[in-house]
Amino acid sequence: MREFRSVGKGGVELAGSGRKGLFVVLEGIDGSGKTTVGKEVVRHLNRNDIKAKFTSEPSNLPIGKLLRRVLNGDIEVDTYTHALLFAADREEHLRREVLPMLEEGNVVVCDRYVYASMAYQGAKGVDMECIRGMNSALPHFRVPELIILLDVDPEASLRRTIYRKGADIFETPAYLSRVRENYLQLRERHGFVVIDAGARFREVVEQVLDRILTRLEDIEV
Ligand code: ATM
Repeated sequence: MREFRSVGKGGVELAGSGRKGLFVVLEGIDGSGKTTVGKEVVRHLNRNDIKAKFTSEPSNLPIGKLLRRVLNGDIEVDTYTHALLFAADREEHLRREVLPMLEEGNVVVCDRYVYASMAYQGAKGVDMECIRGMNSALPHFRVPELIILLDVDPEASLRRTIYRKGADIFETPAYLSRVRENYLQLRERHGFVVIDAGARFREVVEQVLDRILTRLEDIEV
């Protein structure tokens, strides 16, 4: 296991690599609870004097805002263009927000990343290798230190999301099942940690924290 050391004021650095911070990605189909779990995990880390920040994709930057309009059906583009727009938003998000937070030694918990593009746009027929290629070519691309898949049954997740905010263009049980299958297919190659998101909220939060703290446990504070 790679070791981390303290860079002061609760910040962390991957020992020997010069890579500061810890980049943690949460993935899962909509309604898997990533956002609430991620925010709670960050609160817990901060309470324990570990610098941590929550962020999400699509971002709140200009391309992210454009993507929100695509997602709610205001703007129509083809699926390959979806993949390009998500990659463009990712590049901006990495350069302007994620990498600076990591550089300050934060644990950055990011709600969705390239694996969402592979799972979602892949389920619409875009070649997953092509998506992987276009993203790994991004000038500011960084491979996360930890990728956690919050796995949940699509029927259950759909009930949760429609109740919360109404469906967006991607949300049908058949489509979400394909997305989930894609995520599970990516699991081995990308070393996902899979957590059952159907468990109680506290339990899910504790399992995510446990994985993060395990990665950080060699920090000399
Ligand atoms: P959130 O629900 O996590 O905010 O994400 C919005 C949508 O963006 C989500 N749709 N649903 N259901 C998944 C979709 N998405 C992609 O299709 N590709 C991507 O690369 C990303 C980051 C998100």
